Amino acid sequence: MKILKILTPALFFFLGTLAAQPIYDESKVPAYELPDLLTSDGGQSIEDQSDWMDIRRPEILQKFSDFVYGSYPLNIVQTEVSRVDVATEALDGVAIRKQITIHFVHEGDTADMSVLIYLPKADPNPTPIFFGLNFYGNHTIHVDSGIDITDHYVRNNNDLHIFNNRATEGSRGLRAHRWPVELILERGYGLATIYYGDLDPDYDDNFENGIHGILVDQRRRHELAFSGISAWAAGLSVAMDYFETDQDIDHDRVSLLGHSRLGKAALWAGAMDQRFAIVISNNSGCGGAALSRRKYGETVRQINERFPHWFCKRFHNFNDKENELPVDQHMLLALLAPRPVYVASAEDDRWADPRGEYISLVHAGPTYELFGFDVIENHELPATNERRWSGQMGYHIRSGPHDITTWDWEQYLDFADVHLGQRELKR
Ligand code: GTR
Repeated sequence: MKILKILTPALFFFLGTLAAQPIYDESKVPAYELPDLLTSDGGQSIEDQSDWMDIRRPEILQKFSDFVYGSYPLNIVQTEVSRVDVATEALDGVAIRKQITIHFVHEGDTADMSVLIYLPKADPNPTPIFFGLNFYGNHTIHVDSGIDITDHYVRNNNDLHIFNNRATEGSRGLRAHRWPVELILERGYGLATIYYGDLDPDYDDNFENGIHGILVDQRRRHELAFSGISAWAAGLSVAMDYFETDQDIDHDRVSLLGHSRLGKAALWAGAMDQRFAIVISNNSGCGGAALSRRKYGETVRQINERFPHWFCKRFHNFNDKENELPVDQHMLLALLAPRPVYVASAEDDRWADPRGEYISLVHAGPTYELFGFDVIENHELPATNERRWSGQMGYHIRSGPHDITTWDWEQYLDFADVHLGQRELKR
């Protein structure tokens, strides 16, 4: 008896640890059935583009808002551009650099974000741009000494010279390997980026900080509707409002991209805001491109427990109950239709479930077919480092770890050339 008393808790602990181990074995992926893309909640078969746009798309968007990401917190907030800083001889004279500060205002409270923009100086026309959030501050994407150092909260990372949650001069350029600015400019595109911590610092404080912080009353009233990912996505849309006013930017050709958690935010922003011409998910994984029902690598429970503030509160009800989710992530990709979409994985990034990211794209296909596009149908992953493109869809799986590399960027630049016609514009 005594022995049992001692062993039982140990056994439970052991079983608990086993349950928490991620699945990395394809044969252990459970059988699952995905929610039907092309049948409306009322049972109507979705037959064409207008059925999709008028009936099914709004239904699915609402479900992601209600059960996964929460709503945009910004519909009641005013925004205003408060500072425009322009350098016409940036990066040894090849670029124009702009730093735009945008204020969010609500009942006297304010928050602000800074948009860093590089444009190729040689282009007299409005320039198409790539656009995405960054992890450690705008000044970390390039060594350019003219970039303002963020004074907002930054996650500590001693390698990056960030101490006491504040960035230092030593962190300038330390994420430059993820942002090949000169290559992007040479290829005829501009680049815009925002530090994601301007919008919502990445820690759980029940939505008191960032742009949530100016909406405290709203938070109390609409607690279910808040999430970090929605705050990050909202910032992307507000920047798009600005791009529409900037004569130097071709706002009809903005390619939105994001890596990892910022890939999740890019997909959600692209779904909510159809002004983004192309949407690119780089290793976005669980809660991004990857199918939740596969439970391979990171699961809904694991992501909710480690990052309780990323998704809305209702998403936590689906811990270990992925099959009960009213959506799965192929439906998020389908919300991007008919616009070009690119999903990219990395071979060693099993935590993000490369196969789940790929299959999700395949399952978004029926929506793209409604618009008359060819789709990716092959259920087998393409060879590593070979891209598979069809119609509006692009996919590759790169060798190596969870990251965004220059090789990844080269694929995105080529993809944008094909879909936005950039090549013809080049001098
Ligand atoms: C991991 C998280 C992933 C991914 C990644 C990142 O810890 O489990 O979902 O978002 O962080 O953003 O770097």
